[in-house]
Amino acid sequence: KESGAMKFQRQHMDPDGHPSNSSYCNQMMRRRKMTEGRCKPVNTFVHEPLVDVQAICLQRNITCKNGQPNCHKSSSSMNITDCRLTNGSKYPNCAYRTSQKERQIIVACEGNPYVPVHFDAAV
Ligand code: U5P
Repeated sequence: KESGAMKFQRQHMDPDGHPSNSSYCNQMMRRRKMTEGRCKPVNTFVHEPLVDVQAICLQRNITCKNGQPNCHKSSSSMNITDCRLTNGSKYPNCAYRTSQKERQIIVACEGNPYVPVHFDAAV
């Protein structure tokens, strides 16, 4: 079964990629299996080395959106792409808007090793 850590990597890590055109999110959301059963409404891909994203778990604890205490914010801004479902999009034709940003990111970490398992926000 897929672990939380592996799921985070599938849904949120694209270290060697970056959007070369506006179809990045349409392709990546499908390729990473977030358009099966429903169109996932919002998803962020991070274009930074995995070790740098894992190191966010060493930052001080902050409260996650859901009230849990195991979130952590990157000290530097990171190259990310937000994928947001377009208004008219209807499953199974999931259509996304692709927007590249530089933001600090907030992830939740769990386990031993203590690694990212959830993408909470970009700020
Ligand atoms: N999400 C992102 N990036 C964001 C906000 C949310 O990828 O900037 C994804 C996460 O996978 C999160 C899910 O678990 O959307 C639901 O987010 P929320 O509605 O709980 O904020």
